[in-house]
Amino acid sequence: MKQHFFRNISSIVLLLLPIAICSHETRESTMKKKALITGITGQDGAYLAEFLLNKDYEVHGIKRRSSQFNTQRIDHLYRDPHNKHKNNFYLHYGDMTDATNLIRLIQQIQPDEVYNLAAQSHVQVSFEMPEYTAQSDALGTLRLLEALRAVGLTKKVKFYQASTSELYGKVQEVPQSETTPFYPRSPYGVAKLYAHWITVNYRESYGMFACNGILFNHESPIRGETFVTRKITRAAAKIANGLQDTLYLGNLDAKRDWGYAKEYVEVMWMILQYEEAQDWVIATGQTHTVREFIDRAFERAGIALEWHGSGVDEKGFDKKTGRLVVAIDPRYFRPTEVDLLIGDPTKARKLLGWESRVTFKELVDLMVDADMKEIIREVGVRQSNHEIKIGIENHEKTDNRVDI
Ligand code: NDP
Ligand code: GDR
Repeated sequence: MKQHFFRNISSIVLLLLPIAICSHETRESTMKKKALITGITGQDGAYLAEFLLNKDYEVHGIKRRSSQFNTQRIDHLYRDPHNKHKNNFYLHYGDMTDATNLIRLIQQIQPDEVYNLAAQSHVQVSFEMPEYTAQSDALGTLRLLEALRAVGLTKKVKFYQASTSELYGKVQEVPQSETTPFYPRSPYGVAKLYAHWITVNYRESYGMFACNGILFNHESPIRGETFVTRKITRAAAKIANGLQDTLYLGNLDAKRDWGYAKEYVEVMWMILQYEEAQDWVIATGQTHTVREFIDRAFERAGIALEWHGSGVDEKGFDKKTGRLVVAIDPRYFRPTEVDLLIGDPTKARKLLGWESRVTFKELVDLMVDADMKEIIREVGVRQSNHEIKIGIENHEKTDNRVDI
């Protein structure tokens, strides 16, 4: 009787075993990959979060405490945790200067992929705040890598470091590729150089899947307003709508390899899916001067420019009206400048199959169009409110917020 009972039990177990294994496997295979993004409130962080959510990742992001809302770029992705629908997007308070916070978050989240995008990313600001830039951009990267090591994830996690064409600085070769020697020209560039090499070092020391994406400038309608492209497209839209008189800029001769940010975040993910951890140059392979960017942006906004003078006296006038619209303000010059950047993305094209698609002209146009829409909407809102309309009439017609 007893024997019979056990025989029955074991045949039931044998019968159920495949089901149990199968359901375990299904659970494993349906478990979402977890990505942690530092710098999620920035341009790239916002696009990358959206991209990974569309790939069905569970996305965690680190945001800094601020006295005002600082999540405008990702608000459309966020769901109220009280909402009964499933949420795959989580925000955590944190800072690259706080090691214990990073360790706790890594311990709690146990990410499969980490994208380190957080940085004091403005080159000119780095001359004003070199120590803070080193703290967040250089040591911040070290803190994050150490947090992964402390939690025992070095062999499990994949790590992406937001490296930069600013490493090439005073360029030693044209175009710049993965083998071009570095020569950074700003505290930002030097801090990022440390972050680049510490990433390589953790790959070589601990066998970590740690990669650098050496990305050249990439822009979009959500680019920060103090970077030159967005400063220009906003000003073009404002000037075309009578809300600003003149745009003041620094070096118009600097040449940059400008691409579209949305395409650049896709390749961050591709880099981590490649069979081996490596470093990659990501660029369009084309370069343009700041002046060329201005010309196209104003043309798109309906203002054809003509240039007179040279050096600090160079000025851009509206061809039709003769109005001064662009002038030089030497305070935007940098103590040391990066004159020419042009990347060679051959490796990424051959091994990852990645190539930039949006052209320079398309990029400028889509940014101007977005700013035109935004300005027209703003004017509409203000005009529908009498008190604010009075404000517009007294508008100072400068953009004091873009002071760098
Ligand atoms: P942004 O300046 O738009 O975003 C930077 C992000 O980092 C923001 O979320 C910012 O938070 C956050 N951040 C800054 N300091 C800290 C800190 N101490 N602790 C935590 N978070 C911090 O940069 P991009 O999105 O344009 O660039 C992303 C990364 O790629 C940066 O590392 C940048 O240096 C690098 N890079 C960018 C290129 C480009 O052309 N865009 C080219 C090559 C590299 P907050 O919103 O609160 O300010
Ligand atoms: P960059 O971008 O320094 O290349 O760093 P930025 O847009 O700030 O400058 C590009 C070039 O334009 C010249 N310039 C001006 N720049 C700004 N910001 N404001 C001005 O008024 C102005 N006038 C002329 C600059 O001198 C420069 O030559 C960006 C950042 O996103 C970095 O984080 C990233 O690593 C690199 O791109 C690749």
